Amino acid sequence: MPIDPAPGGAVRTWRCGRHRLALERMHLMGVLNVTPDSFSDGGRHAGPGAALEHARRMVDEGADIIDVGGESTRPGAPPVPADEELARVLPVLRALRDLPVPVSIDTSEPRVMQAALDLGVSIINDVRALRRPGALDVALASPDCGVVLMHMAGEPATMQRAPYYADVVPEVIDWLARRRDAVCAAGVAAERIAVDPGFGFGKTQGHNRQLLAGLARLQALGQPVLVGLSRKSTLGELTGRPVTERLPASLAAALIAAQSGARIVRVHDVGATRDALAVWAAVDADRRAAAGGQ
Ligand code: 7PJ
Repeated sequence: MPIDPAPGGAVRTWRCGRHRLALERMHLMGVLNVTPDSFSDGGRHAGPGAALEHARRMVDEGADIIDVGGESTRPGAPPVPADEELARVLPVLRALRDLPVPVSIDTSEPRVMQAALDLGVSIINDVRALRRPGALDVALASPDCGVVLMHMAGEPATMQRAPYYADVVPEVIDWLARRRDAVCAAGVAAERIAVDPGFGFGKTQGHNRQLLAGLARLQALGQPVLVGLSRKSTLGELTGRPVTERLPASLAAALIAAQSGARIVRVHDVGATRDALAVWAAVDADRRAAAGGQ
């Protein structure tokens, strides 16, 4: 099936609340987890003071977006009640109100989305792509927040049991196209939407690799592509490294994402990723110039 960009053509500037992200360059989304059980930095930034300090450090290191998450979506994680998620994230979002960069909220829960928007958050980052009842309504009621639609097969509690695709790349692209079309048809402007293939969410090691190999094909959607591979277990399987030792693998993944046209990478190690991408961006600019100023 041919995949068309949304009416209006490829999105060149991602609209995120009062912010506009120009997509000529790569953007870094720094991860700020406020879950007690996050697999890579569980609980370390749980208090608002510590969270603000960590967020400020990521901004100093070059983060363009700070992504706050209070629901653990690691494979096998039990669902978090909305009240618990609210209690985790609201004090942190209050503390982050004056950050100079847009803040995103990593949630699928409409009440959390709405409360976060009320506190000035600019982006809804939803691993369930606004499929929970009420979630799309929250995005519609806010005239301009950014929205990340991520592909996930199943639910975190069970998604890794037996992931199956006949051909993962076109299936994920087709799914994202349909979801983008449905969300646009409901009234969310295409310039507000970024798409994400959802590495590790209902995918085997082989699926993740095929998706990374075929990542450039997601550009046919005409939406900014966001990639989250930082410290993920798929990198652990490739390198044999525990989560604390996956920085080199994560940098390699970020470079492949950049080379494949992704425009936002969601990372834990902002400073190191910025340096790696600075080298890539400089060479990429020279390569474009040599190819005739594309
Ligand atoms: C992702 C995410 C991702 C988007 C998480 C982890 C698990 N949001 N939230 N994309 N992953 N958009 O950090 O490993 O890949 S939580």
